[in-house]
Amino acid sequence: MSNHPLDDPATDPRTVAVSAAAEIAERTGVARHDIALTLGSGWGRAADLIGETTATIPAHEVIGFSKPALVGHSGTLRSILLPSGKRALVIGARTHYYEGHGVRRVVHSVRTAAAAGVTTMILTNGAGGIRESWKPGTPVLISDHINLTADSPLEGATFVDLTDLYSARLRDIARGIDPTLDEGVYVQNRGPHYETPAEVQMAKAIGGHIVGMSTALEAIAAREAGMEVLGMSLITNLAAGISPTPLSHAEVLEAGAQAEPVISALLARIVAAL
Ligand code: 8IG
Repeated sequence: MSNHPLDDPATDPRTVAVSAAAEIAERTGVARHDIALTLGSGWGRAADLIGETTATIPAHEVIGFSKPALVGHSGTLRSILLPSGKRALVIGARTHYYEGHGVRRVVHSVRTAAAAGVTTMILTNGAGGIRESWKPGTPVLISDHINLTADSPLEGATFVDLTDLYSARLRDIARGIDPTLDEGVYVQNRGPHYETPAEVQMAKAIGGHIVGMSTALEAIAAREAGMEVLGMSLITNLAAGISPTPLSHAEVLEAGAQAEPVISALLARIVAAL
């Protein structure tokens, strides 16, 4: 028997998020946050660049959050004071769908951000690129997604419009900071295996440009909660079969580490422009 608060079907996950937001407000001393950032592989250093960290909380101490499953993913929630006076909540503790704990835990951080007052949700990830011109280390704006998890964070007859899920306004702001930023359609697969070359060709054929294991389910929950979403992928590897060399997690970490200072600085400039 699980005693995780999100595992009881009779509990509305948003009430758990409201409790989590109250804990964050109490522990950070910040009643409301304006912007939240989920920092995926390669993006972690942005937290140090966007402003002054005023509080750091181990995420698993907050109701509904799980222990980080992956080395290299810092399991903390940080409250950051931006130069503008806005407050950012940095989520360094993503729960992935492939962990198998259900979609409620995957999107709990997003719902918590919404309950904390956040109106702008920035979702970042490391991912595989389908376009050959995207060398490892290239940041790409997410323009739309294809959710291949066959799951949804929405429960019951909740019909949410996903037109312009990835805000054109926020993408324009990002391109104002770096006009060379490309954009593409993100395909969320379940993972944790990478795709076969045939699956990458399928993703390409149906309109995908980026393959990954996160973000789409979180973006849906963000839209349900009424937030504006900015999505960015760091291409850490060419997707399987696009490059002749096989994928390795070590290669992915290496590409992320190389690109991290550059893309973190870019993200910090984008946040400052919001
Ligand atoms: I980093 O090539 C990273 N994450 N699905 N495919 C999928 N996820 C990824 C990949 C990739 N690279």
